[in-house]
Amino acid sequence: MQNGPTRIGEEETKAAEVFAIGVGECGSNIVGSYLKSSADKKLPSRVRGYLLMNTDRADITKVRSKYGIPKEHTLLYGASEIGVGGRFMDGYNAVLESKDIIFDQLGNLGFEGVSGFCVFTSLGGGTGCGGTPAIIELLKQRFQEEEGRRIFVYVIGILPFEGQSSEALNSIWAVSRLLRAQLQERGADLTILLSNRTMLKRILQSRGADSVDYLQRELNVDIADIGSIEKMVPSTLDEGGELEARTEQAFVELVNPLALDVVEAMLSPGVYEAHKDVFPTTDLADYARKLDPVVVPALYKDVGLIPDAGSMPQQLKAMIDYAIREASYADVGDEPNAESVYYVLSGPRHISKAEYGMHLKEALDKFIAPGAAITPCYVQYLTKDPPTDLLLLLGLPKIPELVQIINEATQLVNLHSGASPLKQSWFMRSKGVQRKELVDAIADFRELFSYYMTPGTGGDQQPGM
Ligand SMILES: Nc1nc2c(ncn2[C@@H]2O[C@H](COP(=O)(O)OP(=O)(O)OP(=O)(O)O)[C@@H](O)[C@H]2O)c(=O)[nH]1
Ligand SMILES: [Mg+2]
Repeated sequence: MQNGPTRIGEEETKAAEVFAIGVGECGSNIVGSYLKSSADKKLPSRVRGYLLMNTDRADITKVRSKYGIPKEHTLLYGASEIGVGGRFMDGYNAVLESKDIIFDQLGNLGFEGVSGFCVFTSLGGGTGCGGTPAIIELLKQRFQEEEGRRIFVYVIGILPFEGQSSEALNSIWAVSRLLRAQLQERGADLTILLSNRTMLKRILQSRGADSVDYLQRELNVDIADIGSIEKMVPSTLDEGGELEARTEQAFVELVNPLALDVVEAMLSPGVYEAHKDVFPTTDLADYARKLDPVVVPALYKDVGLIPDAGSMPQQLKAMIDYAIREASYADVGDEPNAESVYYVLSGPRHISKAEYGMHLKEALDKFIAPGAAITPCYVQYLTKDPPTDLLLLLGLPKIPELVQIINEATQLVNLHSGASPLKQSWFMRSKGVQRKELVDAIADFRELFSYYMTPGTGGDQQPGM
């Protein structure tokens, strides 16, 4: 937990602008779709500029034409031009080797003087997974160590779909790396985890028929009902455990809008709008000051709260329950035991009001660890009939699906372990690191997130030492 000043000065508030960076295919797609979906093809006013970077020439070209991105907002770097194929250490090194061209381009796009960066990436690939910790190290070096100016860096990291064991391993490495670097003040201030497997589940549940039609069309299969897609998800994995490319593409298109919603909701309190009041004044940097370093968001849009229709405390409690259990972006189960919480309640004046804080606190109680800090933010719209939305950011929650990810990664590590150097060479060949580094990363994860692992449930398989 970081404890910063509770009130930030006017100067600082004014200067609080961020720069968005999309690394690799997923990161670029998310920023790209954001630009495309926003009404005026622009990022919110607090976002000063953006850069989409990749080691894959074809992907850069694709992202440019798909989202209409001007060339100067994209950067091809690294030696390969065809991506790094999941070998994240190559992604890491490519950034360090291209430091000068990256900084040149960021400079041209006006990154000097911003107070923070949002880095968008998948955690399972190679370019983004390896490149993200490297970029953050460079940014922190440049601003904090050389200029003596504190900046905050947020990572919006996408966890893989189910059954992508090689990606599970990359994800664990990346998050552990970001957290460890933080100990030297060179890591992400906040890593926001969005999970493809959970987003897919949410979409299939909530958008029912539309999603079925869409997948049916895209995949050219006859899908009778939602249940059959949910069953189909594991069966689209071949024996190597990799998702078929076409299916994955269809899933990705389906979940990206959900990812955008949460980014928008997080930025929203800091964006100026007429007819809107925010209190306490909230800026992006506040999330990092008040929350633990790994965060899972939950977003409940269009909440139907009706003060005249029965007990408000009960309605608010139902809202919190629903948000955490059914609307989180990585499945946090029934007992996330979060160590910090930030909530943003936005809506009409008679609903989004501090008087409800007490009830919200009560409702959150069973989802947080004893003593966990709760930070409220209320956004009131003075327009006619604005929707009520609740954004919850859960700091360091227990995440059952990480157990699955840890198990997938552990199995993979064990598969390639053995006395023979030929077997162990797999790690260097496919990831660019020694086996030990991955075993250590898995151990970090077990320590942070293993709450749900009890001996004998399969959650206790350790990588053989
Ligand atoms: N939500 C979402 N996930 C994506 C998207 N594109 C790829 N992914 C996921 O990201 C992971 C693959 O990472 P990529 O971003 O393609 O990899 P990369 O960073 O380009 O790295 P290399 O291709 O290995 O050089 C898989 O888990 C995909 O399912 C996207 O647009 N949205
Ligand atoms: Mg790629």
